Amino acid sequence: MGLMDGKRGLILGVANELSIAWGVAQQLRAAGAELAFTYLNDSLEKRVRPLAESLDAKLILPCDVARDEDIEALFAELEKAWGKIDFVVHAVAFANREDLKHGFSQTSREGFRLALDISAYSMVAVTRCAVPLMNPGGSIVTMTYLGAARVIPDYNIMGVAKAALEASVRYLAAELGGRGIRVNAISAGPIKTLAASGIANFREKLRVGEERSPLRRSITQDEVGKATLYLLSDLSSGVTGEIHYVDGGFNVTA
Ligand code: NAD
Ligand code: 0WE
Repeated sequence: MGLMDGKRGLILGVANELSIAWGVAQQLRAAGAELAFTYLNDSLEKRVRPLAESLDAKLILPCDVARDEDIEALFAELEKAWGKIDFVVHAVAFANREDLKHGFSQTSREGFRLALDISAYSMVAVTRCAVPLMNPGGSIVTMTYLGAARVIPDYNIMGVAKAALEASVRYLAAELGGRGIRVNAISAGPIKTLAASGIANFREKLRVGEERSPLRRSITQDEVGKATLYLLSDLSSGVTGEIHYVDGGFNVTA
């Protein structure tokens, strides 16, 4: 007897076993959900396919969220195989590496466009394609970070992209609430993942996060997975359009 028995959904954003999306996938599967996965490119397919198969996934499909045709083809495949779906997890972000260290005003027009396209617009495009397939009671969750709401050193253009993502969650929730579809974000504290390993001095950022967290420690992929399970399940049937902090939101001050 699982919270997600009989439910089917899609997970975007697994790159390897450290990915937040992988922590989410394991929790959803343990609760009885049937999962479909996407991978960005051929080299990531080699990592994602065995992980997905270990959770009994049959649908393991390519999707570069920068390409509308990839997103459309993905949902066409889901419709063919399943007809309807119950949930989507969006755990995708990207900015140019240099844009996450130089002064924010140095951000180029193209760097700004890229970060907002991959990290924020993709949530809108994925949601639009998911909605026609979603059962009433459907739920969509994306991953954000505190740098949307406050200035976090070096987060830079990603903070602006996450602010757009969080506002998009509120507008999508308001539009889709009448159809019984909920949309929420989880704002996770710093976790050492592939994306994080591309950040200069990430160890230091983790340490500061631990100091400022009410729990006085980093959170885990597993803990993000459990919070996502709640938001995708009927336990949160009255909850939509919200940013849910998993780490206490840096609320401890000196
Ligand atoms: P990760 O590197 O494991 O995951 C990022 C994923 O984005 C990868 O699977 C990558 O393939 C995918 N991606 C990048 N560009 C893409 C594209 N064009 N099309 C499709 N997929 C693309 O790192 P993660 O830390 O698990 O990141 C997942 C999400 O969690 C991101 O939205 C990130 O901003 C967010 N987040 C991370 C942390 C952290 O400290 N690690 C904290 C809060 C929020
Ligand atoms: O959202 C993120 C990071 C997302 C990310 C990471 C990379 C590294 C490799 C986006 N684009 C890229 N591009 C690359 O080339 N996080 C929430 C993790 C993160 O990043 C930070 C953080 C935290 C936490 C950057 C500065 C300060 C804190």
